[in-house]
Amino acid sequence: MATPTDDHQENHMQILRQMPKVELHAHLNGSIRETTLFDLARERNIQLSSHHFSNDLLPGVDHSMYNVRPRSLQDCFAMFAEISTVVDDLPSIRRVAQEMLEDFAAEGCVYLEIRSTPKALLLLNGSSKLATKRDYCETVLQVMKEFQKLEQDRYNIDLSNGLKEFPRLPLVCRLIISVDRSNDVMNGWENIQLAIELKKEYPDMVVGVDLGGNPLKREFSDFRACFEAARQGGLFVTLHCAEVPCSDEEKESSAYQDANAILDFVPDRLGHALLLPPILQKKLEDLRIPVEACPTSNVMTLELAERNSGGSLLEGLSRHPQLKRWLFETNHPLAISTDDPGVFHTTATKELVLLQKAYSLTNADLQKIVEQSMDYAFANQETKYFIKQRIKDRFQMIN
Ligand code: 6MZ
Repeated sequence: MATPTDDHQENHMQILRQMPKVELHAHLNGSIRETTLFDLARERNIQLSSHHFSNDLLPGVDHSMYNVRPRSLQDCFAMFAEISTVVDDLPSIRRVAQEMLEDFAAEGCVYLEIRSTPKALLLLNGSSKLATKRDYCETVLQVMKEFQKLEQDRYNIDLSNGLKEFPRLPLVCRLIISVDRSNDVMNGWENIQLAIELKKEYPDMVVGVDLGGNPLKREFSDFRACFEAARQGGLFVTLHCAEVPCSDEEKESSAYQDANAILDFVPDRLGHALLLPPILQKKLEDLRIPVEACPTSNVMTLELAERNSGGSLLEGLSRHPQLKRWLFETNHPLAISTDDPGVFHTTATKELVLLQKAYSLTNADLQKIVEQSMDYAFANQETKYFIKQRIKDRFQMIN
């Protein structure tokens, strides 16, 4: 039975769901709906072996939205490996992309950058024919273009019918092509060259490249030349950074060198940048490189909540190594993001609710965060200006 607290919580979620949002760090396969994952596994007769794909909240804790599921960074990579066994053909990636767009749109997202690692999937389930990495990207781009068109048409109809007070704003989306550092450098070059070609063919849609994957595998310096080429090819660059600890006393360690080399490259944005030691932290803050911060993901992968607070995300967030400092002391450029909504059981709305609760932010603070995120988007200036205006107007209406 719903309690008054549940009702209040749902009401609050509902209000925040109406707020326009900007999502700059969301991995396509990490956004898979759990129901879809199970459907695809059933169709393929695959038994998902990971214990994470189930009702896996920590035992003995309150099952509210503020509680974590156990997800260490290594757990996440085990889950990604399993997801790729079931999302194995073009129709399944088409479905995952379509549902991701629907889910972000339903959460009030007005601008979304999807990132994904191109893969040579099967043409069809059960077929022996392989499609190419280009087919993968073009399938996703096709879904994105069709979705955007339908969104704009729906919005125009809503406006002309005047039936709703605030018709949901249409979602605009862009693609970032990822390099997975668990794969070899040749593989990285393939993805970057594909990104450069697709940027020429879909100049508005393909906006950037990303380095992600297991941070314990290889080093940024192995891929540096790829990312220089991407830059030359007119692509923006975002790099996952400092997801594993390093210290100023161990400058020779590979984790330190990796984080330092990433900062020296001065990418357009950084993913996470969670565990920089003080000297590198100062370097980041002097460079003012925008950070894509993913609260739920950070609490889970850093295991900030499980051990110490019986699974509370809010308590976990109070122990976040950087967010408070960035928000209240250094005013660091931030974009609040979801990372992998399917893996972390989160949504764009939930991330804002959590941030607001954990740090006592007002709705005006959230508005500022959302508007500023758009400054760091990889879209062209015209689109950024236009979406920012749209966000401002909507906030004015709902305030
Ligand atoms: C690093 C991550 C990640 O590309 O198959 N990925 N890389 N850190 C993270 N934080 C938890 N979350 C996701 O989406 C899934 C892939 O994105 C990267 C991993 O390479 C993962 O396999 P795509 O669409």
